[in-house]
Amino acid sequence: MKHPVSTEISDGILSVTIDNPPVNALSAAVRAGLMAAREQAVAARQVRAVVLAAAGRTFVAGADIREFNAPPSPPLLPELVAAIEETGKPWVALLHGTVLGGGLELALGCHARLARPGTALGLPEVRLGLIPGAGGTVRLPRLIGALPALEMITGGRPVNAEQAQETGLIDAITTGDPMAEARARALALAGAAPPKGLIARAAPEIDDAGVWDKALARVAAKARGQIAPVEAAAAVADALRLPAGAALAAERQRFMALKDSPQSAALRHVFFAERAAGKMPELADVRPRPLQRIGIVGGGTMGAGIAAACLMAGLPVTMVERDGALARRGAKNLRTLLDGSLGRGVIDRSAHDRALAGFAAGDDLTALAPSDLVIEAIVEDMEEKAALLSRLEAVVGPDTVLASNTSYLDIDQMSDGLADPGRVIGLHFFSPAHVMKLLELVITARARDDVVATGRALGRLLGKIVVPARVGHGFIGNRIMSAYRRACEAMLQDGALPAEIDAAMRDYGYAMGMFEMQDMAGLDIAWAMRRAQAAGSAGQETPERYVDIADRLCEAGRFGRKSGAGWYRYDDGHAVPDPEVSAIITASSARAGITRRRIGAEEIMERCLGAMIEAGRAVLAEGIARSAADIDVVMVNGFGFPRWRGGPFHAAGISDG
Ligand code: T1G
Repeated sequence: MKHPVSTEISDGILSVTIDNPPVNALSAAVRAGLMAAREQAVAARQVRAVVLAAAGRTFVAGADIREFNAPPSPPLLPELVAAIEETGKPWVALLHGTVLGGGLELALGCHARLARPGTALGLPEVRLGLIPGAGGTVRLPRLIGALPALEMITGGRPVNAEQAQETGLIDAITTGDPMAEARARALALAGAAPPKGLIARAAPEIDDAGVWDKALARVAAKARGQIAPVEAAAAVADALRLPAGAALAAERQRFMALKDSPQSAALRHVFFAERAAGKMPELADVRPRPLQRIGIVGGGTMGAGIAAACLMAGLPVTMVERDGALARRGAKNLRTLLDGSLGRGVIDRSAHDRALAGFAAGDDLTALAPSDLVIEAIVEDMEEKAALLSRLEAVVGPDTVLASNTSYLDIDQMSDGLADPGRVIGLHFFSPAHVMKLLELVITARARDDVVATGRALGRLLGKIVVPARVGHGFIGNRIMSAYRRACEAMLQDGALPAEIDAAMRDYGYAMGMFEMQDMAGLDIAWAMRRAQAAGSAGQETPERYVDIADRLCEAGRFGRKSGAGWYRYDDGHAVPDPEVSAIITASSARAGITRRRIGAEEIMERCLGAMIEAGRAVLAEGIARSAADIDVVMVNGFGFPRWRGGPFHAAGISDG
């Protein structure tokens, strides 16, 4: 087995190369190899300086997260970073790709940092429920200042090479031959006295205590139950007031405590579950079909969102609507989304204009003939969708994949009328489709493997987290969401009020509660579905207890924010509990013969989570989801389940093992 660290001495420089695919994670073997390289640098008299680089697509992207469940093995990363810093000879780090976590801390132990164009640098540990544990909270403020360091460490967001150069995080962006520039920099540093590391610098002063306190308060407010960001802020504060050695010790203590915390275990569970979800052994040797052109039928919210996602990923899109006016509306919807992404800095002007240049909209289905994959995003009506698939089959080529964006309908039934139903899959995007990461890849009973592989390939091209599902009413996420929505509405009838349920869910870590969310999405869609179900359409479960409160709201014209009133009243945009709704709820309890009682937050969450687990178990038993981990990924990425609780099954202590 090739050692993951190699060294070579030439012209007075020790070149150290890390080669530990896929992301050069700092495994125990890599750390041992780097410590040996450091000893070599100290011992070899002909070595005047060191250049540290990495092979493959990225410099070190972090500590090896897979090692965190076992006791740490020597050399520990903080010791390695300190040893490099105290080599007595300069180390220059040559950075590329995504330099994250322990990778950036390793670079901070070096005496200069050069980055190739396009490099991203960050300390995302808080996203794993951790803080930088190898000196990052002490060295970074000494390099870029207290506030920029606080932002990078508590936010966990990477910066690009230009931003890094601006703050002094890196010394330069290479312009020519990166290795030659790094070697030159190393020799230039070799001339002077033994270089001092960042740790030797005085801690930066806080220019304005008021600004600093506000920044700390912002971190605490945004944390919403998460421990790591608050601990990260405290570690940075330590770095400013304690001697460096004491600050390093304090950082390590906080890091070790967090590493064993339930929140970090949950976040690491989600990290690996998201990556496992897209792995489908049955597709291991299956080549996806080419994906050069995408067709989309429907220019409403979903159609425009999917089009924007494809265009921003560099895929040309042809959108078709029923007539010219609707096609123009679809194009306008798409443009609005792209302008919004530009305004938020998600894409730059050139990407925005490139996306628009790749877009065409019209009302002629034959324009989709050259498409490699066509997604229907029309009204949630089985007959309309089935008829459209048949019309599409007559228009597109024999190898074109047909996909439905339906959120709950039976796609097997939808494709029954096709000559080749094996070409059909479901691609269930979540609104807004160009923002939400989750994509349910619905594998129909007759889908051919290369068709499924093509659907997964599109999801990956769009940067989605792809979770496979089988056909079943509501697939994974909507099926489970319906279950805990029913549980919430039953609690209303039993005695709770919308604001109490929403408060309990927010306290649990949701960004918004069930009823706030329904008012945001609109109550009319679910109402139409319930009436369709009541009309007896096949394929859905008949709940043993039917609560009619939401129907009464819709009958009163209360469809949520868009109608100015739903579960709440909206005075100047703020949700206000409405006595009219309380009256509708208590009348429903009376009709059901229920004596209302107080329901506390603990019972509210118990019943919500219980409904999720019960529905999740059913989805597993029916083979619609493969694993509890997949369900956790769906609920975290599509339905707002707090990421730092790991998903409903992880939170309930249920794993697939
Ligand atoms: N450790 C172990 N495995 C990792 C890993 C890591 N840090 N990062 C990625 N992998 C695996 C991943 O599981 C997948 O495996 C493969 O690499 C490709 O990943 C001490 C404590 C770097 C932006 O948080 O953000 O340093 O599925 O599919 O989309 O203070 O991976 O192929 O078997 O995500 O191109 C801090 C986490 C760690 C970065 C690349 N670092 N990684 O994205 O590929 S804590 C991070 C990422 C730390 C120090 C602290 C992304 C990426 P498999 P991928 P990608």
